[in-house]
Formats: sequence, structure tokens, C-alpha cells
Amino acid sequence: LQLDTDLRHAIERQEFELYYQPICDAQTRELVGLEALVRWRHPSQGMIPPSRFIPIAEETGLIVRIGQWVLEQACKQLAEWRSQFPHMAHLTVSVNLSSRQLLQVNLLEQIHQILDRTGLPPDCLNLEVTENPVMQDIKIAGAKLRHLRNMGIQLSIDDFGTGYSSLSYLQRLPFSTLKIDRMFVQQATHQMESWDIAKTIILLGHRLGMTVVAEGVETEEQARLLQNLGCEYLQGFLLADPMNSGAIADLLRLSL
Ligand code: G
Ligand code: G
Ligand code: MN
Ligand code: NA
Repeated sequence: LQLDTDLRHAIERQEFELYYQPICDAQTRELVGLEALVRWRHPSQGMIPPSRFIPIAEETGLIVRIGQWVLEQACKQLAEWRSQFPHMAHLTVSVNLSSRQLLQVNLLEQIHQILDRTGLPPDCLNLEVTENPVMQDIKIAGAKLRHLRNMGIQLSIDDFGTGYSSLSYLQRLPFSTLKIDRMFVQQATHQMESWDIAKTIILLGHRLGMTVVAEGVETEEQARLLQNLGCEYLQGFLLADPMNSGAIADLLRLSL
């Protein structure tokens, strides 16, 4: 329970690090995007995964500063890679936004400033929100999401199918991308009904004008089935693990 005190100092002590997991075209398997995933290198406890400290950060409000650091770091890093690897100009970076950040009053201003400072084109940024927070305060969240979309930023609904799904909200909110939760992909190998669910989610996403990403793809069989169902993008251990920035730079250099 020392963690929340330690978390307070983790930014200034530079203990956070971003890992990036590739998102690939389902047909060609080419790299199209990177999802930024924060890690905490704790001085005595080693690497702490976000599942252990993001909830604490949300409770204590520290998520606002951590979230700002993550956004700035991810945008800065992609801007750098874009200038270093011009053949990768189409690459996007996806950043997870917590519900607390979406309700934060200065979020739009903060994102404007980060894009200005880093020079990253807005359409290279994709913000991922989970269903739950979005539904919490639909009026505030909806207005902000529309503003972000109007700025040219892409928006993903994350972990789709596990949260407070409301189909009418999905229709009213300006998401560009739907991410199918890995639960459906992973159960699907064993249960035919899960394939029916995955298939229906893909159809729904397309019907509402979204592109679809499947998360947690671990086998070639899953990848082929998803591709046959028209899912545009794949993410998961089959394609690549989350990697540190050095490993991503090596990958970008290789794909030259
Ligand atoms: O990398 P890992 O599998 O441990 O990520 C677990 C979860 O933590 C992910 O589902 C993701 O939504 C969340 N997460 C990772 N990085 C961030 C971040 O920078 N901000 C927020 N709010 N959540 C994150
Ligand atoms: O934002 P989100 O909750 O979707 O975060 C993705 C999380 O899923 C990361 O913590 C990442 O480590 C994890 N992950 C990524 N690919 C796979 C996979 O193929 N299988 C499993 N079980 N987890 C994965
Ligand atoms: Mn995510
Ligand atoms: Na997810």
C-alpha cells in the first residue's frame, strides 16, 4: 500500500516507460499502428503492469498527470519515428484514455497543446476509450469526443462487448474504430457461438461506418477466420508483443 505514495513521485523520477504493440493489416499483415501501453519501472518492485496502478491512479486523481505524460510521450515518439522513417508516414499511435481523463475540464486544451508541441498531425493520433466511461456521462463525453473528431483525431471504442454496451450510444458517438475484446477472439477457438458474436460485432461496426480491430489474436487460425469475416486489423501475440521503443525502432528500420 506504499504504491499510491510511490505513484505520486513516479513521473518526476522518470519511472514510467511506454511499450508499443503493433496493429497490423489483416490482409497484408503490414504494420499500420502502434498501441501505447504504459509500464511502471518501480525501484524495488520491478515492472508493474497498468492493471495494478491505473486503478490507483484513477482513484487518487494522479491519472490526469500520468495520462498527460503518456499522451505527450506517445505523440513525441511517433513524430520522431515519422521523421526518421518517412516510409512510415501513415503510421498511427493509439493511446488509452481513462474515464477520469475524458471528464477532465482541460482535456481538449491539453491535447491541442501536445499536438502543437510535438507537431504530430491529428490524424496520426487514435484515442481509445472503453465503453464504461463513455456511458457514464454521455452529454459531457459526447461533446468532447465530437470536438476531438472534428480536430481530425481518430477515436476507438476499446474492449467492445464487455462493458456497458449500448447500441444507441455507439450510433451517436463519433467512433472511427471498434476494437473487439480479446475474450471473443480467444473463446472463439473453442466455441462456435463466440465466432457468431465476433461476426455480428464486425457487421455492426461496418454498418455504423467503423473499421474493426480484433485484439488478442494468438493463432493463425484466429487470424484467418477474422480476416474472412472482414475484420480489417489484427492485434495480438501472433503478430507482435508489446515492445519497448528500441525494439519498435528496429522493426521500423527492418521494414524499410
Ligand atoms: O499492457 P497491459 O496488458 O498490462 O495493459 C492492461 C490494460 O491497461 C490495457 O487494457 C489498457 O487499457 C490499460 N492501459 C495501458 N496503458 C494505459 C494508459 O496509458 N492509460 C490508461 N488509462 N490505461 C492504460
Ligand atoms: O487496451 P487493452 O486493454 O486492450 O490492452 C491490451 C492488453 O492486452 C495489453 O496489456 C497487452 O499486453 C495484452 N495483450 C496484447 N496481445 C495479447 C494477446 O494476444 N493475448 C493476450 N492474452 N493478451 C494480449
Ligand atoms: Mn486499448
Ligand atoms: Na482493449
